[in-house]
Amino acid sequence: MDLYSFYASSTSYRVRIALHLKGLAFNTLPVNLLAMEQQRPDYLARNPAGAVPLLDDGGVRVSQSLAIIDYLDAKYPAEPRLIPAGGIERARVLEIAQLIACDTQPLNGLRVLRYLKGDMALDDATRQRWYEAWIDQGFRPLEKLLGRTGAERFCVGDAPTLADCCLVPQVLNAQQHRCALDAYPRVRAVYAHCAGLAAFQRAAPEQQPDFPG
Ligand SMILES: N[C@@H](CCC(=O)N[C@@H](CS)C(=O)NCC(=O)O)C(=O)O
Repeated sequence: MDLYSFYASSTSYRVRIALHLKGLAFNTLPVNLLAMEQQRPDYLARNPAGAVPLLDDGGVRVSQSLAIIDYLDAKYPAEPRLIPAGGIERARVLEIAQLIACDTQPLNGLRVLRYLKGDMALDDATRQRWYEAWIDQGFRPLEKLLGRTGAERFCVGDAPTLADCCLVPQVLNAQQHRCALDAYPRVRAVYAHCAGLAAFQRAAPEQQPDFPG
């Protein structure tokens, strides 16, 4: 299995966590987003969206981090299940994952930040306000959802799921953008617990072959 990935990409990080949690071997094929390798014709032929992550499973190509993790979970259903098969737990995992993946990350993605800086000519301070505003609008409801599930170590239940695969990279990203996270104690607690686990550590940016060091 090949994973097209960029060390600093939070969406690639989600999939790397999932692969390690499931104990699946994979090759990392780095795509340098800063060098715009995602727009090269050969890469666009593989993923027309011009983004990472992209999974190539013996010629079967799947893009979109949530779809990739769902594909892996369905193909390798042995524990740990990252998306519960049914019941309210499934709904809770998906609502947290989608709050991060659909309502938070896309507003602060690389291409958006690049557009704000280039086409919109916004200065550093204004772009920082933008970034912090969307983190706050995502993390405030996230904190409430984690209160509903009673989360202290994992977002839902007592094992890692898709929701944790989304939460950890988003918190790291927010920290790297110097966001204050004091208002979100449950978010920080889940992050602290999960980030200490081997699968999450192996998936971390600094462990990737393209990490610049
Ligand atoms: N919804 C997609 C988002 C993927 C995405 O935004 N990837 C970013 C890196 S985190 C990317 O490749 N951006 C390319 C660019 O900005 O040109 C997913 O979950 O996989």
